[in-house]
Amino acid sequence: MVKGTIIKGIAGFYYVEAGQTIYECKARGKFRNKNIIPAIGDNVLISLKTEENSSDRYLEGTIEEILERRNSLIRPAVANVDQAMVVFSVTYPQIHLDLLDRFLIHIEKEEITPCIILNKIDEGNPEEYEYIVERYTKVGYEVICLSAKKAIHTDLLMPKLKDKTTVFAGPSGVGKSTLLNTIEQGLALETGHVSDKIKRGKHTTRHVELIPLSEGGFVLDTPGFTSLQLDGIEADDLQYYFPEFREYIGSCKFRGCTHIHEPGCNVKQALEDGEIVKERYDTYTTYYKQLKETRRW
Ligand SMILES: Nc1nc2c(ncn2[C@@H]2O[C@H](COP(=O)(O)OP(=O)(O)OP(=O)(O)O)[C@@H](O)[C@H]2O)c(=O)[nH]1
Ligand SMILES: [Mg+2]
Ligand SMILES: [Zn+2]
Repeated sequence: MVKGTIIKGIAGFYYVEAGQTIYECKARGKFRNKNIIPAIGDNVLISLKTEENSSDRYLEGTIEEILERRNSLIRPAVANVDQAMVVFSVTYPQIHLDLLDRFLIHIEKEEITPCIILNKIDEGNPEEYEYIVERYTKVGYEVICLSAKKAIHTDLLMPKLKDKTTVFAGPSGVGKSTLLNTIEQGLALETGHVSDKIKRGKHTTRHVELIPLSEGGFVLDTPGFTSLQLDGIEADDLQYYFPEFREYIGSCKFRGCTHIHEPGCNVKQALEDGEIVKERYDTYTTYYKQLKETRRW
């Protein structure tokens, strides 16, 4: 058996890189039976169907084992990443903060380091997006405003990517592939345009792809998505995925405080003191109630 990494998946085939070779693989049926879907970034053991020196166009193999994951996301479906660049655009498609918050929750749960990227500043008006920078900087996140197309501030990103595995995620049309083309010389990922009428992207990137960087490290380009559920998140754990709550959580008056209606709540005190952003706290309570509701059903 050969150990490798899944770098791409298309129509039921997984492309596994091992050494200098890429094998076209199918996954064993046992994974499907156990509801395990191989993800891009997975380290796997494969058995070989064709020999190194065969004249077949592709070297073929079968995925026999998926090695333990350090972390994984469902949307986009990736595994074993160090950090996530959550990309939005300051023009079109319009930024959707609910989607941003949901995405951050999943990233926090998986203990992946997030960074927020606001792209297309060459066309945006800072007065319209400055509040987003302020809000998320206050939470403790890094927010980088840049233009992939005009290569403005893209140099701020480069040192962060070196020797790390970084997934680029966000809605269709925000410029993920354009940004990766700007960052990595010689890369020519397909890019689409934003429709004039509905101001949305056209889902140009269809598959997740793991791409090596010449400076060292890997990036993952991913298809855009427009909605995200809170699947797999427990209502009572939600508080831990709001990093700005962390320093207050342990010292509330009641054990098991949900930080919603209990007296002597330190999170609520921090909110009153202006240490926690009101909109983010409201997001927390909304999601908490939603998660409790779905649980009940
Ligand atoms: N004005 C401006 N347009 C940009 C910038 N970056 C990307 N675009 C444009 O945005 C459109 C979408 O870019 P893509 O890179 O295909 O977007 P994507 O996020 O990869 O989209 P999907 O693959 O569909 O998820 C293209 O027309 C790009 O030229 C930027 O910095 N400024
Ligand atoms: Mg793309
Ligand atoms: Zn509390």
